[in-house]
Amino acid sequence: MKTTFLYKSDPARGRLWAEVFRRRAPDIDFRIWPDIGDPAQVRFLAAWEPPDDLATRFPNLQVLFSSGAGVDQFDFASLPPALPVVRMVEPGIVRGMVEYVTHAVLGLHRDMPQYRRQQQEGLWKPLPVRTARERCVGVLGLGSLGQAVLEQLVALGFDCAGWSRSRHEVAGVQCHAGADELPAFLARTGILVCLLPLTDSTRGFLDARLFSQLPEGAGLVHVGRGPQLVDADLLAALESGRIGDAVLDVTDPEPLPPEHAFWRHPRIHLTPHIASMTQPLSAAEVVLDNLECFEAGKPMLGLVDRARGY
Ligand code: NDP
Ligand code: OXD
Repeated sequence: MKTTFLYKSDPARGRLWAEVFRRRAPDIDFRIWPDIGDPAQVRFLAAWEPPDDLATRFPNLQVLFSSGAGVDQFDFASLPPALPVVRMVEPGIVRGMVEYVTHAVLGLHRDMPQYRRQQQEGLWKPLPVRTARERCVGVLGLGSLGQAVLEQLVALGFDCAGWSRSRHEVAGVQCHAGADELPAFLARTGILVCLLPLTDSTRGFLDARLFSQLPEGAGLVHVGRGPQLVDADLLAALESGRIGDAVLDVTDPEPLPPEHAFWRHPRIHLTPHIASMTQPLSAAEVVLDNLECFEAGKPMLGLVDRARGY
């Protein structure tokens, strides 16, 4: 029986995946939703949002690939319990995140939001210049994105720290692990970057208690997921001066309703969830590498631990 790889996400990007599959794996029948062909032939599905009836519709499905880095959009309970789920780890999405976070951190470090406000007031007022070495940047999440971002920030000379669930070693970075080491990590962090996945343990994580442990005037770059941030607590932290400026690429919901306070807040800088995106050509190559691993019984890159939720 022929194998179908079904792609259910943006069709224009899917056509670029198809080119790579045609060249590298001509025996695989690559199809773009809703052109599913024979459902019994579908062994692999790449989706942002899989169909609700996935288990009954594709009885021979063997791997579910997320078309993005996050998997919080999946309802794990509705998926067949033994179905492997793989998140996107590919050079294009990593590069995009490195660019976005580096831009945001440099902007906060060099007081760009403040200069924009001063310009609006017609105010010519130089602020003290600090070198990167004098600024501590702390990254929440030391996964494929957090580590790549830190590598760039270390190269720029920032004093870098990271925090994750389990212990990691990252060159040039002071790594902290677990709840016990969170206070020390926060106390030294002048610019906080959130690159945590959304799970039951990270929902509402960026709250008043966490902000209160940061130094006065800290910057926030939030590129994880909107529900990790308690909006009212951020507004209060901005009001009190605990947070100086916040760069938010993710919100809850997306987009925010027109009346939401974030839209017009002078110290909140919004982008519409564009920090990074899966790049179709490099993503298809990585997925094909993973299919080879799967067929050979080897571990796949980005395999999700369903019990942990990431
Ligand atoms: P990974 O799964 O590779 O890394 C996640 C990291 O978070 C790991 O270091 C993990 O710790 C840590 N972590 C998870 N839960 C906890 C916890 N409860 N306490 C402490 N640490 C925790 O993910 P990626 O780096 O690939 O991606 C991170 C997130 O970035 C995605 O899930 C997505 O939400 C977001 N994203 C946003 C984009 C945007 O455009 N805004 C684009 C792409 C991704 P450990 O290493 O110990 O397991
Ligand atoms: C992702 C995203 O998870 O774009 O890939 O947020």
